[in-house]
Amino acid sequence: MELRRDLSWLKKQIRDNERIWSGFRQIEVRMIGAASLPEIVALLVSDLPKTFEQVDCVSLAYFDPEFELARLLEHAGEKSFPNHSFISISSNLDILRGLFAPDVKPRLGPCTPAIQTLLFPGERAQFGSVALAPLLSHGRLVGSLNQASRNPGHFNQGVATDLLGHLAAVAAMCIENAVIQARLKRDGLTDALTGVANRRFFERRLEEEMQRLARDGQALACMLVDIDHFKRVNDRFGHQAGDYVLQHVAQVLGRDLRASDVLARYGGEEFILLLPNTAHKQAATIAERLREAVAEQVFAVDPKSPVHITISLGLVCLPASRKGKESISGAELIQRADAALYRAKAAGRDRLVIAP
Ligand code: GH3
Ligand code: MG
Ligand code: MG
Repeated sequence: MELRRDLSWLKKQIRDNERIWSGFRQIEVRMIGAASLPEIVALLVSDLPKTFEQVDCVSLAYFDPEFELARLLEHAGEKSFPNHSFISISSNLDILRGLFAPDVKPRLGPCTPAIQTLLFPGERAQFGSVALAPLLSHGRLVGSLNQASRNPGHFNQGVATDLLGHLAAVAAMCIENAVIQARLKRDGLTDALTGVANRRFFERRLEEEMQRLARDGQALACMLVDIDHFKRVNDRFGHQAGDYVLQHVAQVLGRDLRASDVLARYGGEEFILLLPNTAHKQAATIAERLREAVAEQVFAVDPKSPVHITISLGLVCLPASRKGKESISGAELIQRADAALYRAKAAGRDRLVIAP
């Protein structure tokens, strides 16, 4: 009897976890594909309650001393979430730290009046239980993702906290990246012709990613892209046509990027892509897809003779878990990609070469 009860309880747990996992996963995938901070916040704040019946309210608290994120959200135009769903923690992070003390892990339990006031301001309903997940940046607590349910028994410690931790990790990464993208625009780190990031920005991000690599040991892929025989486009159709081709190629290269990826114009007709957390095989597939996508384009620079162009790519991949292996600098990484690109050119262009 006892055993049977245990078993059916276990089965229910498994079913619940599967449901949560699949709901979280859908939101994670969409966050990774989101283009801006308002989109990411909307996914969390509006879509979590839509996905889970018992979740009645979601908010996001974030360390935002200069109200930078608040401003980005304000200027977003039409919004699909209420203003008070985003809480800028402006002065003291201790409030946030207090929520997660002693260890920074998801917290499930009753909704105290203090939590309700701090994390769900403007909500009239009294919530029964909450799930709070810490958001980390470079290992430091910077915010929290907060779910509330009217049902006091809905969130209780031990249920799917690892799944929630995963969702929070993806959310934190996507938020950070969206903020970086927004800053880049603001600070003149974009290339005027193509609108993608410029080399200065790329070099900054590369340094950050190299540090992350040394610390977390996640995979990293970097590819250099060079337009084949671009000089001919200029010579035949003029400089303006060349400019148009460059803009168009930048667009194609940037079309399917994730929030964590970086695309930059590296030089004249050369682009560079940095794909964090991307394994060798996946990076090669992406590179091949980009090569094909550019080759398929018809560039309408001249009505009489449509222009087709191709690109050559040099790819270098650093595998995951490189902890303890030889360290490599950002400059070396680019050098390896450049050597691979050189080989792609020498082998006849319109191809991908992967650095050994
Ligand atoms: P390869 O296949 O070996 O890469 O040949 P390529 O002709 O592409 O390479 P090369 O380095 O000989 O020429 C690059 C050309 O790109 C020369 C330069 O005038 C042109 N270019 C660089 N920046 C710009 C730009 O902003 N606009 C235009 N229209 N052309 C540019
Ligand atoms: Mg070149
Ligand atoms: Mg070229």
